[in-house]
Amino acid sequence: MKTQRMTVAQAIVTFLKKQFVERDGQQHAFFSGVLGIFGHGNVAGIGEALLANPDLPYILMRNEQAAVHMAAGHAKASNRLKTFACTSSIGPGATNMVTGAALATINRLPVLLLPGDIFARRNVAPVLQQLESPATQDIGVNDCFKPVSRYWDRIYRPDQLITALPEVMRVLTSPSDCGTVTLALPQDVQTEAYDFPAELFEKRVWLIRRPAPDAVSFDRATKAIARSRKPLIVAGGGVLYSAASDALAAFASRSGIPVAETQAGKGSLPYNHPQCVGAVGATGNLAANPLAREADLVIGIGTRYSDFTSASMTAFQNPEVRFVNINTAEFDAYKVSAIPVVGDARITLEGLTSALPSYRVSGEYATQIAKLKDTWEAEVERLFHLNTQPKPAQSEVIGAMWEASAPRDMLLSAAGSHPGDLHKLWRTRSPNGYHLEYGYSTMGYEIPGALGAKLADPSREVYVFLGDGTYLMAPSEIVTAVQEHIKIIIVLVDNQGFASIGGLSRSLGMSGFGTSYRQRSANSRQLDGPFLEVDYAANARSLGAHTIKARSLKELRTALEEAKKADRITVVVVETQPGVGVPGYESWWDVAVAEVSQIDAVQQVRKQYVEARKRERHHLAVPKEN
Ligand SMILES: Cc1ncc(C[n+]2csc(CCOP(=O)(O)OP(=O)(O)O)c2C)c(N)n1
Ligand SMILES: [Mg+2]
Repeated sequence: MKTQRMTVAQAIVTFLKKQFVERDGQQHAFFSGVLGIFGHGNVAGIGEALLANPDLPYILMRNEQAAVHMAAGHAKASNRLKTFACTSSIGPGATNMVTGAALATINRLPVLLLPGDIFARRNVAPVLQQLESPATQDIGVNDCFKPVSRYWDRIYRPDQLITALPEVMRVLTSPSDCGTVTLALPQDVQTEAYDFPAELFEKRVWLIRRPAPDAVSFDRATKAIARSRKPLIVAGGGVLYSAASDALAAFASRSGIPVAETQAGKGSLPYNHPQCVGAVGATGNLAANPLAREADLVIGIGTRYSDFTSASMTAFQNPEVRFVNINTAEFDAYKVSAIPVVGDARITLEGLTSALPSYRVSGEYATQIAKLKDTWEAEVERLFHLNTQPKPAQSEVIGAMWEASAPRDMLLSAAGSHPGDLHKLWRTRSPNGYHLEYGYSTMGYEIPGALGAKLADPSREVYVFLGDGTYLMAPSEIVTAVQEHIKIIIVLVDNQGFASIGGLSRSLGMSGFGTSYRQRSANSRQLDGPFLEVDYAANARSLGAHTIKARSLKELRTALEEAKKADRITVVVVETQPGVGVPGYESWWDVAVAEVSQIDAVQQVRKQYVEARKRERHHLAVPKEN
């Protein structure tokens, strides 16, 4: 057997360079590089191997959590066809990645984590940053990654790599099992040499499969659609991951079935496609939510049915409603007692278009869809141009960003009050033009996620909608953007704290307690003193960004034009008018309220809450007989 003598770290880096993916006849390298921060747990192992392999680019990050976000943003914007590996030291550097790992797994995105680990040899234990256990020596902080990884392994001996690495790639490229893969690497083992079989390092092309559904389930789904009078498609992230937008447009145009979108699925159709009815669920709009309420058949495509999509299981109120779920993951396909169609979205949609050549929704339903869509577009227009004084409303900021952006540009965000507003209002014009991380809704994803997304397709301008709360939590990857010459446009909305959770708190009877950025006052000892003054523009400038302060909507429009022309990361800071939110449209979100309380307002809200919960459904009804 031909062998190559290498350290474990060298073997991993050499292997990563040789991994390719193929889909629809297109082939390219799977790993765009390695992101990370060095410490004693990886500098002499993985660090040495990266130094010797400059053709696998290494990007120095400011925070390990952000490294994972950047990898996830890259994977999401590439429809899972590319990612980064992330290297960290042992201990805190490693556990900083746990949040990113959960985010990627929840969003079904491939990221590879290579946390350093404690000595396998043990004779020098406890090493710096080691978690000791009196019960076992076979435990460490990297065990925290187990529940947030789709594959987890620890390499105690070099030859374990020979079986681990192919598993790593199988999971990362699986249309159904995809998520975080963690390979924990004890710092001594990283440096140990072994005669690896040379075949391990041959170029390997992983086919990203498009599995076809089982014929019987497909036939049952077809019949259920043929029978339905008020069908509704719920397009989830799987439509984009599968690059199935054209197939969806063809099926929707032919059948007239309206297409509602989840946060991850928004942009599956362009907003002005006649069948696109936009956002559904807790952050849904005036068109999709009424249709969801009455639908007799919901066709979920690539959706997890999160509580935001199902409006905490209140969105679908027709007593006769049944479900068909098209999903590569069996786990998701079986949700809500659906007819499970386990298969690729594009293949299945193409099959449905052929299998239902003459199915068409009724004229009455088609008219209802068109009317609801018109009403909703008028509402968006109204919210884009409220003319709020003296500061613009958040919906006007969104409107100005939309008007400044080009059809292929990307809007990216993750947490705050704006994900709901953006889900409703952003008029997506191209697939992946709307990039919301709303599976884990992680404050701090935005800047690194945008860097990863921008690297996935540098020809698209990336606009980041960022709250002041998120900015204060994680501004530091601006430095990485400067280092790597990655240009993104950040619109930072200063509303002096957590408008989202503040609003939620008020709606639940708790008066916004602990959600705005104010000083503690000497009298009340509460956070109700003067507002904190943070100069966000000066702060971002100090990190190297080009910054612009916009004091009005007019100035915001000018600032966005300047930002487009800028050649480096640009942060536009704008203050918004407090209390002018985008309303909810026949929606509900279950946030549990105290059953007993000494606060009057909470007692009142609890009564409404108990009433509202009566609309929550189980969706246990068996699919109808064919
Ligand atoms: C890491 C993390 N911590 C806490 C939360 C809960 N949370 C959701 S939105 C939000 C406030 C965000 O504030 P900001 O970025 O200013 O946006 P705004 O609510 O003002 O629109 C918080 C604390 C979260 N989503 N992520
Ligand atoms: Mg805020």
